[in-house]
Amino acid sequence: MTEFFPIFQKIKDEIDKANKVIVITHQNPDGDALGSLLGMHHYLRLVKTDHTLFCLTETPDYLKFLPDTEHISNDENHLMKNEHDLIIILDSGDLQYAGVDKHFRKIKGLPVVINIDHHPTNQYYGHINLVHPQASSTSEIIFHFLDYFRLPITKEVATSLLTGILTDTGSFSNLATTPSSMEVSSKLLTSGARVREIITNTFRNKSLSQLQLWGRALSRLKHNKKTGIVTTVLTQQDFDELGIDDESGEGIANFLNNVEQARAIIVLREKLDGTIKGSLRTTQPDVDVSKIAEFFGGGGHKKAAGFTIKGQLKETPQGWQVVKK
Ligand SMILES: [Mn+2]
Repeated sequence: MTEFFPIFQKIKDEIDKANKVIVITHQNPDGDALGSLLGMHHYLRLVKTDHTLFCLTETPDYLKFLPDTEHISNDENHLMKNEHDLIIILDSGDLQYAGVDKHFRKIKGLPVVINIDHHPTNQYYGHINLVHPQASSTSEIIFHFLDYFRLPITKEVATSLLTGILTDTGSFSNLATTPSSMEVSSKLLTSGARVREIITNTFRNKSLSQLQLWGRALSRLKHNKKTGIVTTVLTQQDFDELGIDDESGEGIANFLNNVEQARAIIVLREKLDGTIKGSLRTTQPDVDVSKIAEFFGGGGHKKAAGFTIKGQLKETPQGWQVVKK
């Protein structure tokens, strides 16, 4: 971590100079997106800097237990007005992933951009880039940032940051689990992080219809013997028939990562906007799924990655195919 200390100082200096900061986390936020956002919120409140918390899409219900999520704005007007002189973007490998690329193209004379992330495919799009691919999560990086300046960790912020670490490591079950992620988690627990509340809300929160959806995905599992890749699909019709939104398909890829024979697993999900989202996972040491994701214009980590393509899923006698709309 020591190699990042000069960058911590640079970020602090920029924040000290700023009048109004906007902190942006990626759209369709997960535990780490919100954990790191609320961690930065804690810092900015302590140093008394005026700021806006922004996410293009709403906080999913299962993460609303996190303290202060009601302060997060989804109002795009914040991005259009030139009211901020510093932009901090969290947990986003590029601006498109964050969901703000279109908006930024319209702003003249973009203010200073700080990019804080742990995705190995990060594009280093900021003026200042705090990118640490060995970190379990962006929340872990934010913990180190707060710790470096010896700032107090309240129960609330400890809960938010631990949520980020627990969700990105799949409760310490995937390869993002490192000595550092455990050490930081231990410190967060000592600071009073409410771990039971985190587990109840993030891992024991499956609804009946969500499990029925997973059932459909399980019944369609295909194992390609040549590539060793296991695939499945979820269509918009599945979501419609079960009366649930397509975000309920999140998590299925992590669950399937337990399939014993798989070299890698791919879940394709139809989205409402005419795109298909691919989620890739592997537990094999010699497989790098971010390379497959990059081939389809996406990115991510070696063991967990994703992409989005245009099209629809169609069942044919040869199997499921991606077709143009
Ligand atoms: Mn993350």
